[in-house]
Amino acid sequence: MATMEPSERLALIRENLAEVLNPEIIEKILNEGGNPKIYWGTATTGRPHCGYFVPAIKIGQLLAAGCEITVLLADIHGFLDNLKAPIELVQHRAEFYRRTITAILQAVGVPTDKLKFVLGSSYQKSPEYVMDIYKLSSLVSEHDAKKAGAEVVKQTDNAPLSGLLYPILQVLDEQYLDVDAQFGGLDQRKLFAAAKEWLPKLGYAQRAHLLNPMVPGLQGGKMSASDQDSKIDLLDSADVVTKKIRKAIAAPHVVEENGILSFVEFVLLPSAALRGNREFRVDRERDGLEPLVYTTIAQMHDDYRNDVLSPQILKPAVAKALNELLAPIQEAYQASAEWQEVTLKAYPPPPAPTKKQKKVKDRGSRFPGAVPIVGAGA
Ligand code: TYR
Repeated sequence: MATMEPSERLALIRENLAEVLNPEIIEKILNEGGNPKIYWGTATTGRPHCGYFVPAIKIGQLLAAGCEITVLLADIHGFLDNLKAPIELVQHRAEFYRRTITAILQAVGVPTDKLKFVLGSSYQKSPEYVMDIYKLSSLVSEHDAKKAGAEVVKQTDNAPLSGLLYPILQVLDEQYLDVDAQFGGLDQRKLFAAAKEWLPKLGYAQRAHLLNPMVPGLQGGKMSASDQDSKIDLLDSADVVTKKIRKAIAAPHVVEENGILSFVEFVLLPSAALRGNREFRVDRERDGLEPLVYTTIAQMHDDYRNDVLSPQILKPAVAKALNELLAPIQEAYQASAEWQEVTLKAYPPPPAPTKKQKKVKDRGSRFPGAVPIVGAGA
């Protein structure tokens, strides 16, 4: 890092971002030779899936640019948002997230020794923090609180009051984690705008905000918790991964909204770069041709538009690279009895159906007595 110029550090911080709010805050710190303090928060709800590789890469780039990074395991937010994480499970989920996120970061080549994890509930119950919740609640309108959470907090009829507190707490986190900037996906934009507006109401400083683009799912289209085929679990076997990618929608010639190409752009190429060799290889042995070797996504887009790079040869290359990323995560998981135990506690298997339910279920079912696998994805 000592060898990186401020401009190089800034370029790495900004790489692939959709937007930066108050960039001057970061620039000033870099120009003075300091290390920006940045946090990324994740509500500990459903099981993290392959979509988590995307923020992981950005965190890796921020660390490589010499930033001090905190990962907030937002356990209280996990139940403020419509009880997505039941209160009695949320502690186990936070532990599951900590282990999983660490493994994901290591898989993409990010050293995790400098990374700090903070549990939301470890400071969000302090008298000062709670008093600030009351104060901010009296200064922010119900309308504005609702608007701030509109894209993140689940919107329902007769919504719980906690959904209005969610943005208040996320905004206060910037102050209490003592950071210069918050990083998140473009879906957090309204919360970030609220933070800029609300923190000064309490006499606190505005922070910078780094926004990642919303990356289409590997399967094309939106990832959905209830549709097992729409997302790839970190523990999916190599065969399952290959099958899911083979079935993914990737129209020939079309690079827009292409989940497969986006995964190369936002995960595979940058993770190769973090490991010192920015390169993505597409094997063509079957056709008796030399492999295609890419170092930029622009080259890949050109070839894809011309069908030199067809979905048929791209998909197996992506499946192979993804399986390579998943292998160490799965090995670490298999080797850790503790991690497996945490998983069971965090995501207890659904109770077997009662006799009565079973009867109703079995009618017309192709698999009599089968217990549905309840997806707990975010
Ligand atoms: N809003 C984030 C999400 O959608 C989670 C989060 C919670 C982020 C609290 C920051 C924070 O301070 O997952």
